Amino acid sequence: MADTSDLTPSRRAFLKGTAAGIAGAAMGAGAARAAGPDPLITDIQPFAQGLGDGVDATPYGLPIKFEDDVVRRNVEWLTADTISSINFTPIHALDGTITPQGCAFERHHSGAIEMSKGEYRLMINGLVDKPLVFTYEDLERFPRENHVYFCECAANTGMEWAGAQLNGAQFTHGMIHNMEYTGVPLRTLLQEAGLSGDLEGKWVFVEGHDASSNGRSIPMEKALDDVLVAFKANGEALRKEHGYPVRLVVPGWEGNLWVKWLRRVEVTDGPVESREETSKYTDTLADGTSRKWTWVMDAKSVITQPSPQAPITHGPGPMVISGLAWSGHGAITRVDVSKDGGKTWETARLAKPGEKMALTRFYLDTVWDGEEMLLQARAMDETGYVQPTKAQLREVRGENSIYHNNCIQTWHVKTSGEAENVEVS
Ligand SMILES: Nc1nc2c(c(=O)[nH]1)N[C@H]1C(S)=C(S)[C@@H](COP(=O)(O)O)O[C@H]1N2
Ligand SMILES: [Mo]
Repeated sequence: MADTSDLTPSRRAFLKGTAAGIAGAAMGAGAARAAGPDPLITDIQPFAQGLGDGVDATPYGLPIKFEDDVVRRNVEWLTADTISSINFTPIHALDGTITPQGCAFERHHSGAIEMSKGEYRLMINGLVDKPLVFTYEDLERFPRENHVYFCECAANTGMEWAGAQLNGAQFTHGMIHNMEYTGVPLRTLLQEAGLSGDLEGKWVFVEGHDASSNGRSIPMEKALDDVLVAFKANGEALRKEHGYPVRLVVPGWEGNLWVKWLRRVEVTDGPVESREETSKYTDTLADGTSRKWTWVMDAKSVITQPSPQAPITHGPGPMVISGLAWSGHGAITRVDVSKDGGKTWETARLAKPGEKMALTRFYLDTVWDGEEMLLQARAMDETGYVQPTKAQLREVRGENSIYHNNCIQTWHVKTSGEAENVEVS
């Protein structure tokens, strides 16, 4: 059996520290249980009566069985099949900001393809000095960077334009994930292929190895700025469903541009106007005309706990209201929370200062009086932009839109602690 004696002093110190910490924490104090007879304290439980699993039991770990509801889910009626479809991140059950790859939403236009690193090729062609083909190994030889970014599908919250639709933050706001990417700047690879002459008016057309190809045009300015050719997420290889072995990361811009299984980057003298940027991912306005490019995802937030899938399970008293905020224009600077449908607001605490184009976790450490709440969150970003109400957004966009809905979300929390997706006028 392992010698654990070396752990004892620090564990004691930890327990001591915790006791002091609780005594000093005014807010959480009322949430602690009064000491009383509790078999979970007085009796030695089965799990403490024998030895646990050895270190060789789980070469690659999955969540413990008690967490088996923290999974991606799809909405069957939303799409005709699962090949061109979406599933949603269980944001109601996660905390912090990093999305584990195993439950990060997927959006495929023609299914997730399987390709080995050995089979992988990336071509750069078009208006370059010398067209190049890179293997996976080639990519690993260029200087690489690490960045945390959110990827939000333009259709996230798209079902909510006409009224409250889907009952759960996972379904209304779960087409988003936030990972730490490792990759080579696209700029480096374009420079390797050689960009000469005037770059003004030049674009790149990016496409994937899958049948849909998901081709999109990106202006050269963005391509040379912060776009990454990424091969790792959260420290490990990309999962198949997120584009193994290589995907494009286009910080702050709509998810559709984040081409998975990246196959080709063509330098062009204008946008290609592919299917994905004409008949799809454009915004139909109230007068029936369509807005062509909406690349940047505007500031947005959502309360993840409590929410329809994460009701309040305790009585009145201390509680933590928590959620996520993000902006494609930069860092989140402030999030306000309303309990009365937007009449009054309290400023939430950001778990960390907002990071550019990455999810920010916010908390409102508060006391629930046991009464109904109309919970809302409102995000602000470093440009001074304030997340709009649904009414404000409809004034500009009408009700014909699908994509780019970043309006304030309302959860109706009842006295039972249950929450429901509602719309307030
Ligand atoms: N090659 C390829 N890239 C793709 C897609 C696709 O179907 N094929 N879907 C796009 C869309 S619409 C989105 S929102 C993101 C989703 O990335 P994810 O599946 O990692 O969540 O990938 C984009 N990149
Ligand atoms: Mo998307």
